[in-house]
Amino acid sequence: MSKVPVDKIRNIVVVGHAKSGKTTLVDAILHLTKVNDRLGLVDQGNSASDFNKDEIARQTTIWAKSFHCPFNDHMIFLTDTPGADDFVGDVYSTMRATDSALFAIDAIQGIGIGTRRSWKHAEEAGLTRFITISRLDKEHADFYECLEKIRNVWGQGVIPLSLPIGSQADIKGVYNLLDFDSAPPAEIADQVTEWREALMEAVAESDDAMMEKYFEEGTLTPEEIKTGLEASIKSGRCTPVFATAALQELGISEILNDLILLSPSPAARGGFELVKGGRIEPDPAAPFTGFVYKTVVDDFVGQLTMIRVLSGTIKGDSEFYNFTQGSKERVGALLSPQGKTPEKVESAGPGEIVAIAKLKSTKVNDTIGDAGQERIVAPIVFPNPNISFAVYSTRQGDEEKISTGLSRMADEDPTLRVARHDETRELLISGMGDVHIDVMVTRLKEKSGVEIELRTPLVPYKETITVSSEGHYRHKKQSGGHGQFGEVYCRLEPKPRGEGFEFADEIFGGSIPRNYVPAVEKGVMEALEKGAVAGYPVVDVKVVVYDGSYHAVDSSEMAFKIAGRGAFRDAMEKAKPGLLEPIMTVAVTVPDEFMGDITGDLNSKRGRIQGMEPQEGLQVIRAQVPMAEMFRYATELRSITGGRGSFEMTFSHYEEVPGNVVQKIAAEAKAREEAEA
Ligand SMILES: Nc1nc2c(ncn2[C@@H]2O[C@H](COP(=O)(O)OP(=O)(O)OP(=O)(O)O)[C@@H](O)[C@H]2O)c(=O)[nH]1
Ligand SMILES: [Mg+2]
Repeated sequence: MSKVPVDKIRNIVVVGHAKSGKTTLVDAILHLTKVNDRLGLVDQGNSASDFNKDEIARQTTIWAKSFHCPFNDHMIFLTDTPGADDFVGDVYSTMRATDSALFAIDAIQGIGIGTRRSWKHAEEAGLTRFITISRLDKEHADFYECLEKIRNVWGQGVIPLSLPIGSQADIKGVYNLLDFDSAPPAEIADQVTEWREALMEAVAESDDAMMEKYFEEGTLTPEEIKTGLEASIKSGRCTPVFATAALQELGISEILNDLILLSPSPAARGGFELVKGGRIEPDPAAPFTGFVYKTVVDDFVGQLTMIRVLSGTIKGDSEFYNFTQGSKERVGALLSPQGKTPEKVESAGPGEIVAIAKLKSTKVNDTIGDAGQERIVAPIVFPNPNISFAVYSTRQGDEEKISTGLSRMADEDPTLRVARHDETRELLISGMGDVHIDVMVTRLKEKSGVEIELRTPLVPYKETITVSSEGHYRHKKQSGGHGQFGEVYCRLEPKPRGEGFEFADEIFGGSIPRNYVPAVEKGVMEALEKGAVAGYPVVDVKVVVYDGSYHAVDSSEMAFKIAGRGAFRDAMEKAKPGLLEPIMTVAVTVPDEFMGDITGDLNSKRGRIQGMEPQEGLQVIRAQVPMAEMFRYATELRSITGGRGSFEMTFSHYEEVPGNVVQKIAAEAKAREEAEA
């Protein structure tokens, strides 16, 4: 690959809702640009992008793949991303490595919730946005109907640059509205006139002088349109729409020509902000700086670290500093991404994506570069996982392998979290959906031959008291020589929610000598670990030790610890103890028609609806719902909405469990304890 100057590079990510035709579009581009000598087909399992075993089996993209495609003396870095919510992590990471986002919107399905999420994220990531209305050769596909829907959501700045010639099964090609040299086919002459006018109006809005000229003369020159369009796109006022039927390879060269014309090169996109202030500019002659946005572990290339070059030039067989980790690493071969067959290159400059094999300490979100001043750009903030399972090994001896295997996977996939829960002691795996978890766990099973069972996690309930009470315990034992003696009186007082535990010493007149008080506290702390209702930790309680007695010879720390524990237990039983459960704050985003189903379902989950608000044509329902009811929500929401809803969830607070539910939880806890004994 000969070196392409930075102004001739385009770095584009293809995104959009599940099944909107992204991979087929990428396959068509790879064929047109001769990266692939034939058209890869998702449905036949020979797509150049969906090449991993799991992807072929599920006919869907699971991991982002990047390619470099030469086109008209330019180099287009093109990345295909997964559409399923379960794998949205790769959309977040790739958006950090690219300059423009091409949104595939299925002509029949319309925008889709996955597209809306990525749309917002692309804006935040500073990407220039383009749209293609895809799968136009399908029955019922209507370019203009879909265009109208999109304009209703994102406004009149959404403007077509290519129009289909014919429709559905009879689609013959597309006409590029920026191609002023060739006359449009007669059958779409009216639409061409109408949309060229809309285009001129939209472009004129970008500039006062242009607006004046357009009003006076009623037209703009092709050059004016192109320049004005570039400015309006860059500012986000205009978003171009292309017509494609990628499976028929129609509309592909038109997209590429216009993208080269209108999408920013890394130079035009400009620099990246540094955390400590200042910017880093895409200058090939500056010291090398790169950002690690992803690690790849796939069936073909093994482990690769993916880097976007921010400035300067990285060379193969060299060394770099990891500014984030404060370490130094060696680069062996430098690879330019090309699906399952990355190509060795000598160097890579600003705006390029490059891959390095077998790095030791460098991880996602690290900034790396030539020695010298430390340069760090902000890390990518990944979405929080929304589904968790408890991982159990079904074969003795697998535990260690499972937890290290999963932890390694979590290092590579920032949307996968693996941790042992402090209280329930379960190993929890959390991810973006049940398919995400299933894919990762299946991989581990195949790789390490372990046996794994996934269960619904235990809820980390807690216990507390509801009224003040008093308790007493006298520990006395006379066994052979030395006896044991300690006596403790204590009072419990409820504390406000979230304030935890407090210990107070109100002992008068030395009824318990000072040096035994820490032992009493220790005993109380032990008792706190297992409450009276169902054996969960006790919180939000003040324990006041106010009296007791001791024996000059038989008292000991051990005796007072036992007495402290006993006095607390005695008091707790009298303090009307109750169970607390974690409550989650939930925001569910769905189209209007699902509002009733969603609120009904949340009510049946003991949820409290807190409000609803429209947001870009969708409804956001906010609620507080017990964690115990939310473990399967990602899956349930998908089945209620047919994949048209999304949700976010964060822990809010602990709250008392209603009486009827307490019985059930206590019985379950008891059954579990008996089973383990
Ligand atoms: N008729 C027709 N079918 C298409 C076209 N593009 C894609 N498809 C089909 O639509 C389905 C989904 O296409 P993909 O390219 O896998 O869509 P995707 O957006 O990559 O899907 P995910 O990776 O699962 O999000 C496949 O069955 C494709 O064959 C098209 O232009 N015409
Ligand atoms: Mg795909």
